[in-house]
Amino acid sequence: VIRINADRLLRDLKELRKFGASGPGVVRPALSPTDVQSRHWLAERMEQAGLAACIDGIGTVLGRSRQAGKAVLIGSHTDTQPTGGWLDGTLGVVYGLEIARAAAESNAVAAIAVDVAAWSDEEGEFSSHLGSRAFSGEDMAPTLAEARNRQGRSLAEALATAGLTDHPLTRLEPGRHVAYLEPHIEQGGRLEAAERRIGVVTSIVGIREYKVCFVGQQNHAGTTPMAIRKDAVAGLLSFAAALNGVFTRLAEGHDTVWNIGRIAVSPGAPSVVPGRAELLLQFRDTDTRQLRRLERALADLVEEANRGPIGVAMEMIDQPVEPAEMDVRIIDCIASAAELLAPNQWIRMPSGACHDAQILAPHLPAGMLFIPSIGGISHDPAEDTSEDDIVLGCRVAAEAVCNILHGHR
Ligand code: HGY
Ligand code: MN
Ligand code: MN
Repeated sequence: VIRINADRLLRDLKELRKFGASGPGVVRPALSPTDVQSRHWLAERMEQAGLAACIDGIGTVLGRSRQAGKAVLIGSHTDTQPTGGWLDGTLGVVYGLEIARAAAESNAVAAIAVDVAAWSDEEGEFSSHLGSRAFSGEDMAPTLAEARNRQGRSLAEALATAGLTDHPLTRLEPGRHVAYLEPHIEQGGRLEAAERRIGVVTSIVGIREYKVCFVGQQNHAGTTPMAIRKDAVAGLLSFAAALNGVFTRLAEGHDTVWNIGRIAVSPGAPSVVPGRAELLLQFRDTDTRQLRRLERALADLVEEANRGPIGVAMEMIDQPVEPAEMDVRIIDCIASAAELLAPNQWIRMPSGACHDAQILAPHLPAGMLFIPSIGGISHDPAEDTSEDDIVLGCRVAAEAVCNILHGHR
């Protein structure tokens, strides 16, 4: 058994929270100064835990066990959304750190090798799942050359400022890992509604993100008759209304979700008929075929809108993220750990949030476990989980590691 140290676990979560603390939340976008500082802190903690730590050429912090033999890789991310919470991502990384330390201390299981990863830029500041994509072997050259954040900062410049440009990328070592385990907060309300404390994740949704641009004719807001206006915002609003109707019909019987996360208007003055507008649309589903249906419906809506006075164009932004099924053996290892430590207080469930686990799933047997988010809130400073649930989750993750490696000793 791996006996985790609850106080040390909570202490390190609270230490990490200080990097970019903003009220109860955390603002630590990928490769920002606070993010880079937090990675050096994490590498230091990994070294103290007996791991060989490095920060790689894309910003991932990897702590590699010095034990011989096959390892379990425990990971998640420590970068946050522009306004984020203190547990999204950091939970799984600090669980990994604590489990690695505790395994080394419990001499009965000292031979257990646990690697720990804090993937770079899961949240898509520059390009989502950046670190886990690089680790999984993707050719990062195009992304390294082109990616910019919303402020126009290039990924290349951010990595150079962090002093990482000449650091090698850490890549998956064939044969080293028997599994990838990503503990995470649920970021939704299913566990609370079901009065359960552990979620055993069965599948993870895929994502598509599109920018839709509307081009009309900027003009005087007082002297331009309504009949001849080419008002880009009027075009955007009727497009959005039509999209909601079509997507609502397509979503029947599916887990489909969507939202327009950002709208921009130019020039944005009350006395000017807006000549340009754009919206950012994101939609998710656990089924790739449904994602394709929604993409075709979007293209049809754009074609239909172009019959009117406004020019409408769509372009995919950021990488499409494919849905993923978790590995059935890993699911069972987590489920039996949950049943042992939280009998009848766990459920199997899909993930409505995306995670690095879906990038690794095609390359390693992958599994995730969730702990509850109070009020189902996440991607918000109010994101929180009780300390009891945080500690229980780490115990279940440690037990799951033993179950996973038990089959490989
Ligand atoms: O948006 C997501 O699902 C993840 O938290 N980045
Ligand atoms: Mn997130
Ligand atoms: Mn996350």
